[in-house]
Formats: sequence, structure tokens, C-alpha cells
Amino acid sequence: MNFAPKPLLDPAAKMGADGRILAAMRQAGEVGVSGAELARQLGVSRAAVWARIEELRKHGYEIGASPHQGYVLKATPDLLHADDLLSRMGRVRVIGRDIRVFGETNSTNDIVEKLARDGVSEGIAVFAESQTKGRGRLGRRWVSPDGCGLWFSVLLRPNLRPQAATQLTVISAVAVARAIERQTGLSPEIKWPNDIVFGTRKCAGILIELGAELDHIRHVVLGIGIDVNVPVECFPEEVRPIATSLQAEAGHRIDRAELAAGVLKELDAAYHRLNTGDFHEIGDEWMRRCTTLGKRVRILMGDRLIVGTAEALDEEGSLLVRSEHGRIERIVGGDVTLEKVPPQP
Ligand code: BT5
Repeated sequence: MNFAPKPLLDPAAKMGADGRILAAMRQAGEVGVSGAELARQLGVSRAAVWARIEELRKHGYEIGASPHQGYVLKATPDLLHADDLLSRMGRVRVIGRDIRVFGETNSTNDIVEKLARDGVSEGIAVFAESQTKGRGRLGRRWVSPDGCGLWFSVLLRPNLRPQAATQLTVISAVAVARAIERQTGLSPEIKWPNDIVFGTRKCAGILIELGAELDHIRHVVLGIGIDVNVPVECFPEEVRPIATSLQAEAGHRIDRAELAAGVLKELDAAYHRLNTGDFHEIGDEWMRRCTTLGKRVRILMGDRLIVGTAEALDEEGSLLVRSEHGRIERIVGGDVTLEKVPPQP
């Protein structure tokens, strides 16, 4: 669906003092930035800058200080901090223009649903360090242990018909796969409709919840869970055989804040392409990354079982399956369960 492209926004406008100090230090790199310069940029005293730097150090930011170089950001802690994330975003159109981080919450989808009802504009992203009631589709549980994953939701108000909402799952899967690949060098694959996998093990899932009328979407809560540094032993027994984490795949810890910003930037770019009528391009990339196409699949839609071969994705993001009777069945994402079936002898 076409509508006027959105102007680029600078999420830095939403940043508090911490974010602006972190952004200035990041930009200065090893050269460092002086207390006087930070005080000038923030419009506060050097003593106030020093107090903020001390506060950041208490949170685990390693900040060097020398009379010649000024303040140098040496290392960041493994925690999510809204200002820190905003300071990594650069300019975006919609997604990530405002970011909030919670310690523990029930489900970030619930927080964003509430923001949607309060009339908040699209693009806000809400992260939690842990979720007590993280959920998947069809009432399933999403395991969200503390401090080692990315559990977050984004509010969208797309100009789409409800039937085309699967397009949002498709662009999100591509964005997550791209960001993982860019930061880790790993090549995750996509399993239709909403899983990011390495072989048979899932490392990320996507949950789309709609507020919709019959013919138009009021808002979408896009929930994404990524197992970044989740120790494999943290997965409950029933999930362990089918789950993995990026750390387990890469063999080293992954910087969560960097990945969070990377995913939001990719999502923003993909959402812009969708809004300007460029779904085909993303759809093509999705097909290249998808392990489902060409495979025999068994699909459960409510009580209906379809067995056939996954052939293609259509322009609304639905999966086209050639059933055993030779008919093409169009499977809309959402409440379906898909299993691969071994080839027949
Ligand atoms: C999904 O559902 O894959 C969607 C997951 C979305 C989670 C995010 S986190 C932020 C936001 N807030 C929420 O409350 N949810 C979203 P589904 O395809 O139904 O997959 C669920 C199944 O995946 C479960 O039944 C388990 O088998 C498995 N599973 C549960 N936790 C997992 C984990 N951390 N990693 C991998 N697999 C998991």
C-alpha cells in the first residue's frame, strides 16, 4: 500500500543527558571528549556532567578520563538502557524513534497494547530484561530469562488490510535475520511463518497481535524474542531440544544492545519499504532465506490438516501450498502450526 514517505527523525531528540553523553563519547572514539565540551553540548555545568559520568560508571559503563583526552567510552555493560539504545540508532523513519526499557514485566506486548490504546504514535519500542508471562502464538509460553535475551515489542499503525498482516511477520523475519547476520556473521534461516532457526533449532520468534476492524488495522503490536546469550541450560526441558541461542551458535557472547539497535534499524528500513510498495523485494529475500519452500509440510489450521509442498509466498505474505490433491492452498499466517515432513520413499 502506498502513502507519502515519512521524513527521517532523530531518536536523539528523545534522549536524556546519559544518552547524549554516551552518543558524544561514541562519536569521539579514542580521541575522547572533554568535560567542557559535554557541558556546552548539554547546557549544564561541568560538575553536572561529572555527576552523570559517575552515575554511568555505577551502572557498569567503563569510562576513562584524562586531562588531555577527556572522557573516553571503553566498555559498556551487558544491560539494556533506553538512552544507550537511542544513542546507537542514528536517523530513523518510524521504528525506534522512542525506546523504553523495563526490568521485569509480564509481557512487553501487553505494555505496547496499552500504549496503543492510549493513542501513542507508532514506532515506539519497549524492551524488558525479563518477562514473567512471555507468550507465543496460540497461548503458548515464550521463555524469557533475565538479562540474556532481547524481548521487545514495537507499536505499528500500518495502512494495511488485516489479511495482509502476515507481510509484517515476513518483513520482521527478514530484518531479524539480517541484523543477526550483520553482527555475528552467522546465517540464520527462516521457517514460515514466524521462526528464525539454525537447522531445526529456533533462536527467535515473532508474535503479531492486531487491533483491527473488519477492513482495516487500527494498530499492530509486533513482539520479537531473540535468544541472544541464553545459556542452553536455562531452557526448560521441553524447549531445550528445539531451541538455541546466538551465543551457542557463535561460540561467544553477543553484544545485546548493539543487536537491539541493529534489529530496530533493519525493521525501520523494511517497514519503510513495505509502506512505499516495495514488499516484493523483501519477499524475494525472504524466499532466499526460507527453509520451508520446496519442502513437504503438514499444516494445522484449527481442526483442518493440509499436507503438501510449500511452493511460494504471495504478495500478502501468505504461503502457497500444493496439496496432495494438486490444489493450491493459500495459508495465511497467524494461528497455524507447520511441521516439515520427511520426503516420501
Ligand atoms: C513465537 O511463538 O515464536 C513468538 C514468540 C514471541 C516472543 C516475544 S518476546 C517479546 C514479546 N512479548 C511476548 O510476550 N511475546 C513477544 P510460537 O511460534 O507459538 O512459538 C512458541 C514455542 O516456541 C513454544 O511452545 C516453545 O516450544 C518454543 N519456545 C518457547 N520459548 C522459547 C525460546 N526462548 N526460544 C526458543 N523457543 C522457545
